[in-house]
Amino acid sequence: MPFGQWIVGPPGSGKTTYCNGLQQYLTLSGRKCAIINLDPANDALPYTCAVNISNLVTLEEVQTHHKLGPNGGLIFCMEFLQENLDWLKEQLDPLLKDGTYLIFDCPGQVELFTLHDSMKVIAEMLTNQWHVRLAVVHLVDAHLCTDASKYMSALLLSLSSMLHLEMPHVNVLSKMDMIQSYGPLAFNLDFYTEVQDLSYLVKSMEGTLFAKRFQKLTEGLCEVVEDFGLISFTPLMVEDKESMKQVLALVDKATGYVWGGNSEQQPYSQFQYTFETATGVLPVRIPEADEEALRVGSQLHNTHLQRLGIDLDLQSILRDSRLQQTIRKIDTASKPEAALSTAMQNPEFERFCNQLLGLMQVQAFGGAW
Ligand SMILES: Nc1nc2c(ncn2[C@@H]2O[C@H](COP(=O)(O)OP(=O)(O)O)[C@@H](O)[C@H]2O)c(=O)[nH]1
Ligand SMILES: [Mg+2]
Repeated sequence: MPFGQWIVGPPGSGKTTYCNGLQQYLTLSGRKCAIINLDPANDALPYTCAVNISNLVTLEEVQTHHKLGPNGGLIFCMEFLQENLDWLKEQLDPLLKDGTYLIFDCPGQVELFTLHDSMKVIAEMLTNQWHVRLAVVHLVDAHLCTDASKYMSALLLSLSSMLHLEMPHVNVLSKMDMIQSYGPLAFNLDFYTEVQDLSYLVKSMEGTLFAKRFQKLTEGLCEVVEDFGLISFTPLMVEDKESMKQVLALVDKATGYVWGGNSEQQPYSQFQYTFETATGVLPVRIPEADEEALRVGSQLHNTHLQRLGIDLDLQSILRDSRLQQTIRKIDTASKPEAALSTAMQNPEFERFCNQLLGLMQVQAFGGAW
């Protein structure tokens, strides 16, 4: 099953730069990926892309031919793409078949991801018909934190995009490397990333004539954002590996990659990855030719891995030192699948698996374990 990211955000928020950074990061970490450029306004691409909308339609042609401005031209291009999804499918087919991780560099015009239907229809086609598990990564320039009303507009934009696209979302404050250079912020960074109590934001806007006239409206808007309780931001420095890793970890949880990845191809290695993510311990690699390992891996994947939730309080479960010892035993055993099988006979470990790996019906395996 292919996975991917749908990168949106206003023009200049850093989408293309992030796609480029992500492609480099994923390639280095051994995840096969490809960029699909869906933004006809991207002229000089810093990355190599596998699919480029400009092979179907260019903004320049559209503007000249239909006498449209840049905004109208872009909307025309997206509607044209929507009418030519066969073209997109044909381009994507080889990537979909080999489970390449897909990075979609989308256009930045705000109406395209908050109001207009084309991008939504295309994304729905990808997720519902072509079975790509996508998460939206919404980039907002961290510069917007320097001004309360600009930050407010970033919140509303992120919320509208979440409600319009109806896909798992990871909201990102981009260009964090620049934040120091803007001088001191009115609040700690946490205030901007966690979006907890916006009444402070309203207070900080007091004093100006604008704020006086629109205070009720601002309060109302803050209430809307808080009532939905959907928004938080993750800071991103695209040049910083740790920062890229953190954003990727969130996206992998949102898409479910973390719980399965491209499991059809290598079930046991996906089990290893899941186990490692959950426990911090990497079970010993079993040669892929080992049929027993593949069988166990397949069973684990098919029956269990999909059941994993992202809301488990893993840390508290893992604080138990006996459980840690057992995991270590499995990890260092010469036959990890046999060690796992033995460990499962201990009801405590079985309960741990129930909680941690979502092994709800261990009994169903009977002697197989
Ligand atoms: N300092 C800094 N500049 C960035 C970063 N990401 C993008 N930029 C710059 O912001 C501008 C717009 O970036 P781009 O990726 O083209 O934005 P897009 O329109 O959203 O695709 C370019 O000049 C980039 O070099 C970042 O993380 N840090
Ligand atoms: Mg761009």
